[in-house]
Amino acid sequence: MMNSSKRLSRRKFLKNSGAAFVAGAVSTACLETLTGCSHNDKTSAPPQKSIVSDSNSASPDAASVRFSDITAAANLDFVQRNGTCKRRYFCEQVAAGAVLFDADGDGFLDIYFPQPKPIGICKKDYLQPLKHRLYINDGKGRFTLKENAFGGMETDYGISAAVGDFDNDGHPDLYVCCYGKDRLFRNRGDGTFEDVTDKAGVGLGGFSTGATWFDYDNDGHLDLFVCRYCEWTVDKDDPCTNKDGSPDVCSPTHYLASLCVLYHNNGDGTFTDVSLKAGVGKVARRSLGVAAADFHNSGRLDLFVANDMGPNFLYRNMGGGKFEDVAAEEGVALGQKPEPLANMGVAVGDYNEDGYLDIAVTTFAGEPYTVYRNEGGKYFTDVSVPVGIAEPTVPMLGFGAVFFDSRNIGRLDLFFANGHVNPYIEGFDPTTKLKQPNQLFLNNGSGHFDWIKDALPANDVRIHKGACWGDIDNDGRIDLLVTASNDRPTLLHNDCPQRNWLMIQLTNKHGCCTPIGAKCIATIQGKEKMRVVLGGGSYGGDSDFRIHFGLGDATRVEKLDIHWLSGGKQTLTDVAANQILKVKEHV
Ligand SMILES: [Ca+2]
Ligand SMILES: [Ca+2]
Ligand SMILES: [Ca+2]
Ligand SMILES: [Ca+2]
Repeated sequence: MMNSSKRLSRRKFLKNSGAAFVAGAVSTACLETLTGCSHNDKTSAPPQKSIVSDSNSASPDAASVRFSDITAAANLDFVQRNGTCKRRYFCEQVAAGAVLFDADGDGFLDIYFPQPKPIGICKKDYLQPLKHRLYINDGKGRFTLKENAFGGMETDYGISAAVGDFDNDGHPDLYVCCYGKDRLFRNRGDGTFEDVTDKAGVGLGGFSTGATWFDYDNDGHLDLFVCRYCEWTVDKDDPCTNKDGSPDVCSPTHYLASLCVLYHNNGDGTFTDVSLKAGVGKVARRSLGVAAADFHNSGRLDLFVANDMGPNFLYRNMGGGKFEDVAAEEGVALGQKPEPLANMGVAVGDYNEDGYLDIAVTTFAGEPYTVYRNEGGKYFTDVSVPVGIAEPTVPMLGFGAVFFDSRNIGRLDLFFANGHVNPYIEGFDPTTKLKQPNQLFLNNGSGHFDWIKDALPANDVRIHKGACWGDIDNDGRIDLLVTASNDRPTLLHNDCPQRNWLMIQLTNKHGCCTPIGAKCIATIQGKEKMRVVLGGGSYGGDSDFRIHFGLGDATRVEKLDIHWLSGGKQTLTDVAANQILKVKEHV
């Protein structure tokens, strides 16, 4: 994230740099219509058609796309604190996310919320301890706080979490990124966890913001990559001011950037730091979001890392335990203009159904979000403007980002969780807002994303942070969980018209129930679509590890090819719609 003076100069740069973006008045007017400004404002400055789609044209079903806020009914109506007090600390800007995963193995997605504990002088403002939380889904629409899920063990300032079955026992385990010591919690299988951090040797100190599990050397054991932000500490929390003199935390560039960490899983419950040897621990940047996926269809998992105020990493897996950063040569290091953006969250999915995984990235206000189209595994093209993402996202500051098929019609849509990080922003910058609406963009099937602003609850205008997708009630429609800064989370139930679907829950031959990198290619009405088990992605936590296909009118999948990371392949034919299929890799 940028400080204000830097941000404004970049905004001016964008505005002066040509016709690619409509900065300033139009975008601001558009935002205001969403954030509840008066009808007069709407009349005087209507959003352009290119910004908010005409629901009768590109996406004829857009009017039926609805997500309803079921947070209170689901018993999730609590405030996830960020530890703030009269003193605002630097780390509050990136806290906190959540993760959807089936902690107790009953087939329904549960939710883990990391909890940022008060630090520094804020400790004395909190009389009750702030606890990280595991909520168990009863399958009937209610979540119940599981007391003592962690045996009373609290974390340091929890920011995000990564789910992975690192010991291949069929129970998904949890790595929690913190300012302070990170934690590895091993799932006993019943939704209770033991702290195995010290035995595993993965309890980094410092400032971890995101992580993903992935088996980079294909030895059957999930390895762990951890994003590190910067060398800020409570004791080094310097005061800075905004342009108008209001107090602010300093820009991230005020602090030295940090090195990411790669741990190799030794297969015996211990891990070895291989960052330097693997080539991912050499260049320090401010890393936030990370996704592990095979962007080159090489059979090996690469890493895309969204870096704040610096070029992104695309660590290409060269085999032999080595990675090379190919972000610059493959075109994902920078934004539309050849300069680094403030990148936060990352979405990964094959939105144009060509068999290669594309990338979307959220950025700071004043910058467009980015969509990088994968050109046959060779390089990426920044298509943010032609796909319609650039212009509507200029006023937004985004963290969470996911590709998912909201309508069950076989198209990957895009969801962004938005909200500013500076509580004083509106005092000196009229082009953005502190509290922002989230955005859902529908994929029109021919290369364009249409922003459908009526799909999400109109009053959900807050400082959003993490986002994850998952089918919380197993009705085949993908729901969304969004967190917000020092605010309640939002659970959004997908109310789209019921269409056919197929979900596939994969377990690999090693017994791992989160087989990151496995991919399914379904032939649906003669067309092939690829979906993968993604590691990480978005910001703040993993999404549903089940593979999901929207089938539209199709009642069967003609052919389902399952490609395992081991290189093995299984093919199923004539698979009936509307079921959660469990598939184990053949040994
Ligand atoms: Ca469950
Ligand atoms: Ca496990
Ligand atoms: Ca491994
Ligand atoms: Ca659902």
